[in-house]
Amino acid sequence: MEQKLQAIALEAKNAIGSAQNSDELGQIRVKVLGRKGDLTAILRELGKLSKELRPVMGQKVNEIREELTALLDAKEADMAKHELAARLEAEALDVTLPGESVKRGRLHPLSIVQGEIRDIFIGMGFDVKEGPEIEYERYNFEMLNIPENHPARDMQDTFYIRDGILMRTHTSPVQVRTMLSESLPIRMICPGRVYRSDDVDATHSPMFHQVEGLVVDKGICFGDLKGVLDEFIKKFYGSGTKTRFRPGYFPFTEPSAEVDATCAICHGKGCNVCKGTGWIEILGCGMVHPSILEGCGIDPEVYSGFAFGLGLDRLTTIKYGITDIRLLFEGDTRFLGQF
Ligand code: 2NM
Repeated sequence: MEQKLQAIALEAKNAIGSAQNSDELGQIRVKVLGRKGDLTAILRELGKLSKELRPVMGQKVNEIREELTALLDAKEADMAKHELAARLEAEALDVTLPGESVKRGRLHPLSIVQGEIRDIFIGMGFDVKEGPEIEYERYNFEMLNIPENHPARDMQDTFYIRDGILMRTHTSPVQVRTMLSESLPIRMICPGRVYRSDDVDATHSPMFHQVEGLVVDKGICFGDLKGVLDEFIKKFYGSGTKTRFRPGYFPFTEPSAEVDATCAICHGKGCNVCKGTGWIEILGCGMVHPSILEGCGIDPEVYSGFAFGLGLDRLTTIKYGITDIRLLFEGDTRFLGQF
């Protein structure tokens, strides 16, 4: 029994010495010291010994149990220290490394300019309205005095979805919808995308942007139109800007006018942006044709109104000196990041 005890102790010491991790140590502890372990088995055999030998052997077993327990504890503590050190090393995080910067988005130049225009008109008491880009032919043409045989209605000029439905060629149908559904007076602008069947080049795109506006109330006259648009242009280009109204033609307004502003680049001296004239054409406008008011259920004997429209893409390219409209639609962030 003595030999057996020494063999168990020796084997256990070797196993403890060569254990690679705390799991293995745990297994050794169970195998040697556990309730069904080697030392417990020896203790059970003590009964076979004589009365004299029994306490002697019992003490030896206890001494070995204590020795092995101490060895296991020491080795376990050592191992825990190493395992922690290894984990700390593996999971180490160098907080001094430079971070990965988050790329911030920014507003598209068209959105910047559209926002400025919105703010100016909101400041003058206008609402901002939106409407569908896929429109009834009736709202886009008939109700705006553009009759059946008008060239704008040609398949070559307009994207038709199916009979009677098309991609809007201007935002004016939003005005029609507003007059049909809202109560008077009306003061609104409608920014948005419009579509015309153009080939792409530096100044043309089949999709571009407009901002149109409409005022309808009792007693609205051409002086109101001039005052509002002059104020808009001065807010947009600066208070020193002068405006000029020239006679024009639109099917939906009578009388109609084209409005120029003194060139913001050369301040009227003449440069390549204004082609030497000192003036830049900004927008078209006019008094809403009585037949359009009538078609929208508004009595033109009681109410009158003015409307205007501008090309947002042209205003934006002029403002930033962009020479090719395609740059606005290609989504190249190296270009768009500059504004
Ligand atoms: C322009 C120029 C002049 C216009 C007219 C209307 C409506 F619906 F009230 F009749 N909407 N937009 C208008 C008038 C648009 O764009 C150059």
